[in-house]
Amino acid sequence: MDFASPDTVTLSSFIRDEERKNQSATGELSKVLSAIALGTKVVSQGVNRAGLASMLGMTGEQNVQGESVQKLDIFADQVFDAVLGRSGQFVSMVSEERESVIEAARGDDFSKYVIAFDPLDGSSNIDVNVSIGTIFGIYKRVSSGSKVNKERPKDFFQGGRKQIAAGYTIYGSSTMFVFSTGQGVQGFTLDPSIGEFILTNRDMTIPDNGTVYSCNEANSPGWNDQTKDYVNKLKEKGNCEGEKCSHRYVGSLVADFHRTMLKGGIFLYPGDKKNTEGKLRYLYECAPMAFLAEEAGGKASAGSVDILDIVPDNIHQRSPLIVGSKKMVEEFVSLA
Ligand code: P6P
Repeated sequence: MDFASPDTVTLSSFIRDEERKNQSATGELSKVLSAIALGTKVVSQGVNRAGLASMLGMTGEQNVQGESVQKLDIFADQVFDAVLGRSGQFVSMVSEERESVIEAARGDDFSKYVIAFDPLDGSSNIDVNVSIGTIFGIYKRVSSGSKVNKERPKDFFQGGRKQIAAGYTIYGSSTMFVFSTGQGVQGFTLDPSIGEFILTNRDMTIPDNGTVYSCNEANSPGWNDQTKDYVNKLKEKGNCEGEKCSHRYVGSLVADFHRTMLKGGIFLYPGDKKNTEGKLRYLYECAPMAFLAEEAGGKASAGSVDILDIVPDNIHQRSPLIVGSKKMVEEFVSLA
């Protein structure tokens, strides 16, 4: 990469150019994106050194989800709590690792935004060196006054369509930061030699069709008829739109979603008899991915209703997630 080339766009120059285009820009969202980028660099270092710094393995505790907590989960939660808190832009935050709303640091209680984040999604894959990631969704606050009502944090109950920004970072063969502020989806790759994010995927779009379906087939006995019929149709036809279909499932949402963003296809984590609302969380997994998918020309459904049209009433609420190539998700919805 020729760093001096005018074709080399860094995250900071991209943010500056976007601000110049948007006369009403106040620079606050830029501070948020810069804070997330910093947190990503720190977590990336931690993930890459985990094996050396004995950060692998479980803490022996369980998180609010009742899931075993890996040491890196806690590390990532602490990093993003710190960098997001220090950005001074959030009146409150929701983390997958915390039971209740995290209130802003003193003096930030009149900040404009709230953020829901999963600090390290896919952590069960950490010990086996599979790509994992961070996911976030940002909303403008609708509450007033300086204190957030922890019981009824209505700022988080606006529905995914009210997100003003969303994104994910993926700690894989390279570290990437993929986000949208409603102007398309941009993908930046970290150059660790200089510690800078470089724009490598401008205006990402999901192909209308794909040849990959991604789901945990072990859950199929409990699937509803809509999911069974859709997956069986793909397998019986032996093709996705005339091409051979493949099944790919990493078991790490960020990895499965990132592949779907780049190659097309459909990712399905539906409800089943045991978990009628599925496993994934609305605020910091489903809604951010749905925002990105729609910005990239794809679609995201809970089965019959668009993910972004769901209005949650619990900060850890679950939702089914069927997301990816528009035509494939529309086919799934047509079977409802
Ligand atoms: P299963 C990881 O634990 C996660 O939350 C997502 O990243 C992933 O898509 C899903 O769970 C995998 O769940 O039940 O297939 O192992």
